[in-house]
Amino acid sequence: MALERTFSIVKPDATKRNITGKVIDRLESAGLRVIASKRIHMTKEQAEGFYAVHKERPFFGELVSFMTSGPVIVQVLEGENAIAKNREVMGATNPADAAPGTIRADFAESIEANSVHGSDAPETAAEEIKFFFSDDEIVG
Ligand code: RTP
Ligand code: MG
Repeated sequence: MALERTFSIVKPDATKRNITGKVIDRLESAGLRVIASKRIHMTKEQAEGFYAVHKERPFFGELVSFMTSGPVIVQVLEGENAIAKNREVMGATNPADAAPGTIRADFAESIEANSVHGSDAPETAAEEIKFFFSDDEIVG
């Protein structure tokens, strides 16, 4: 399979605990390469726009306030089958359901403060990458 790109966020619960290196090590160890990276503090408008697909969900307000509660690291990851591979390494949304050895099983604090985000499909990956990065910030 050809190289694929996906979009990743190390969430505020991980930056707060100073474990971003541990989280990113899991991604690199799975064969994913960081080809763009920056530390940002999302605005309310950015978080609402990024998670617009969830705006009718009961947890939307909480999710926006969590994602703006501290800095995050947004990244573009590249690798073979990167989208599925990243989701596999992340584990299930709820850490209680996440497979042993996954990032969320080992690091997440709760279903909301679950340490990482990863795109779920090629279309969303492309949109999410464009939401945070310009072409010249991505060095493949
Ligand atoms: P993500 O988008 O962050 O990679 O995670 P995901 O696909 O596994 O989960 P998704 O259903 O897209 O939900 C997005 C994020 O919303 C928070 N969430 N809170 N309180 C709740 O019931 C609840 N459910 C989801 C999590 O931070 C989840 O990652
Ligand atoms: Mg999702």
